[in-house]
Amino acid sequence: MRTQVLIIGGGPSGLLLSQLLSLEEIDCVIIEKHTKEHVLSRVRAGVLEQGTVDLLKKAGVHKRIKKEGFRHNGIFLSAKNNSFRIDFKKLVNKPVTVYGQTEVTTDLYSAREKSNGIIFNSANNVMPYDFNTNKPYVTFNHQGIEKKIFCDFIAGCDGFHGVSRQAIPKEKIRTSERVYPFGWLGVLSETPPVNDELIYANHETGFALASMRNKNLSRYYIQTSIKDKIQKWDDKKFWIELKKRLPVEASENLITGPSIEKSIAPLRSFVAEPMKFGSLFLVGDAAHIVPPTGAKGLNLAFSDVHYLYESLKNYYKNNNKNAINYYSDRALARVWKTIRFSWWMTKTLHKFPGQSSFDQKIQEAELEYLESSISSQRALAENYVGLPF
Ligand code: RFL
Ligand code: PHB
Repeated sequence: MRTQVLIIGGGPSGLLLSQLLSLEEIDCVIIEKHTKEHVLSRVRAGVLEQGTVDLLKKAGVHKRIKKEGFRHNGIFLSAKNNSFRIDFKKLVNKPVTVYGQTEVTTDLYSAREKSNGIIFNSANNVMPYDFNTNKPYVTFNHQGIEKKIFCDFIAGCDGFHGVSRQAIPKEKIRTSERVYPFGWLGVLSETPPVNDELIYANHETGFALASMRNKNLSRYYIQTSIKDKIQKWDDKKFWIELKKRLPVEASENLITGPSIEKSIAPLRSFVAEPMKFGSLFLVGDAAHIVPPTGAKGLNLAFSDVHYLYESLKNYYKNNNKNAINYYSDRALARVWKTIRFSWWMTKTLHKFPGQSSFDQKIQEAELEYLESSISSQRALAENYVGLPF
């Protein structure tokens, strides 16, 4: 078998890339390690930048977002029981859209199925070969049968733990990393959200976030020790801790209920450079990770998809053979700005173990400055709604 672009990983990046390429009649195949049900059940991102929504529109998968997504014109930040609003509309005249990653992936999957896109689910031992030549191929096992697909390019959309980045010789790739000394415990519950807009709270016992999926589905997070086992956090204990960390008015309005999903995620910043090696491209979480504090991971993955799609379109449709060489530099310029913003949000809002009184005071000064300075608020708003791409 042969295709033009072989995509390893059928998460959001792989699905969106294949959808965009198919609309240009560029051949592609997705090879995904897990079942469709598994991919669709991963509860992750919840906030989409306008650039992401526009890209999904370009891909023809925006109808449900338009109907069911919630436009938010601001967020609340709180510290020491004082909360203030960052007004996106006033500051940068752009909203964000609250629409779950599970819904985005569901929409993309249906679009791929409608146009008979090829996805090999539950593929084992996926391995890219000869991507330092112009005759790369990928081998894998599907339903007990060994397969080999030749292609022009391989798009490594297989997440942080995938094979694509790991297949590149170590000396050819530079990695930069910060691992944060805490995690996020996330809970999904069928309860009305505590507030119309998201609340990011810096509390003396740690960070908390009140988010949502729809009018009867709330998503909450609290900072926990990375060593904590999920069993330690029964629902009752979670709600008590969340109430403590949210501003008083929100705590008083909080409606609790049984959790329908609960998990602990580690926090890290990570970048692998360059994002192209021969005919292999790294896309999304395969190339970089941000802590979830700025709601950037999925949005950043999609801006990579945009740059790669444009490069491949120019290569195939406009016969511009050089176009693919710009992908890595273009993507990385945006990646590093987003890495910076997510790191800044994380360090401003979390309690670090052993935080000195100096660090504490700097954090307080940062938040007080933010509350009092329109320039500082505008910088936050500009980054939160998403830098242009
Ligand atoms: P994914 O989603 O990891 O998908 C990779 C796919 O590749 C498959 N795979 C393989 N396939 C074949 N062979 C192999 N060897 C393979 N190894 C893996 C996997 O099964 C999977 O299907 O990467 P992708 O597509 O780049 O998408 C990235 C996003 O999922 C991620 O950045 C976001 O979820 C991050 N994130 C958030 N992003 C936002 O923009 N806004 C948010 O509000 C937000 N909140 C979050 C988040 C991530 C979180 N966690 C759990 C890490 C909140 C949390 C708690
Ligand atoms: C979410 O709703 O899952 C969410 C929202 C904002 C973040 C991270 C996660 O910063």
